[in-house]
Amino acid sequence: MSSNKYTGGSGVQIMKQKLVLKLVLLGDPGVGKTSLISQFVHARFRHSYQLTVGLDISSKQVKLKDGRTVTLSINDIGGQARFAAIRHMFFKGAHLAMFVYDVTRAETLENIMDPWYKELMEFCSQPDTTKSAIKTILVGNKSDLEDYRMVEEEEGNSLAKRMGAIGHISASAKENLKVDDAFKALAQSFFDEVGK
Ligand SMILES: Nc1nc2c(ncn2[C@@H]2O[C@H](COP(=O)(O)OP(=O)(O)OP(=O)(O)O)[C@@H](O)[C@H]2O)c(=O)[nH]1
Ligand SMILES: [Mg+2]
Repeated sequence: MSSNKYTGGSGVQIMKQKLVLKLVLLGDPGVGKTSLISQFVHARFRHSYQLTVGLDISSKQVKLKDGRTVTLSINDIGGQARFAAIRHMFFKGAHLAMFVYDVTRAETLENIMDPWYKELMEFCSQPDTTKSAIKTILVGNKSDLEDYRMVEEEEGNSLAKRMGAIGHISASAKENLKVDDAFKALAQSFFDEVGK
């Protein structure tokens, strides 16, 4: 979060507040992190897989319940193993984390706790950051592929509880199901406790 102070032409000091929250998306390659962001930010979906190289950043404004607007700085972190050595650098200063798995691949849910959650929490327990301040949500993507579902809703719910996440949402970037809900609920959760 940052606030800019500037002086207007009349010499009157005007306070301009801009709320910016850093969000990181984490999860195995191909679970649909980039697709969720693309649907949320640009209302677009592409069928072909193009792996994220390192990091992509985009931003989008979200309206909170009280009418305030917050800008999400969305950090899309490539899930491929080849980026493992550098990705912790992108965690710095994160306020929010979205953990994504693919409901058609059970191993992508298993990997949420270790390595993804573990990696973020190890980094966040370093002295310059506050572990408890990060709000997290668990998203099971590709819910449109119901016939191929390998993870029961209840498994996601129980993992979300163990992680201390604000919730677990089944979403589809392809069909635009619950995508906005997931991003907005996470942004809102930050203010429900600290922003009042
Ligand atoms: N059916 C279906 N396919 C999806 C959905 N979301 C993503 N996909 C497909 O899954 C593949 C991988 O999606 P990406 O968004 O690139 O995955 P990613 O998590 O960003 O992968 P990395 O960048 O390698 O970490 C692509 O072929 C997408 O079209 C969805 O909701 N439903
Ligand atoms: Mg990607």
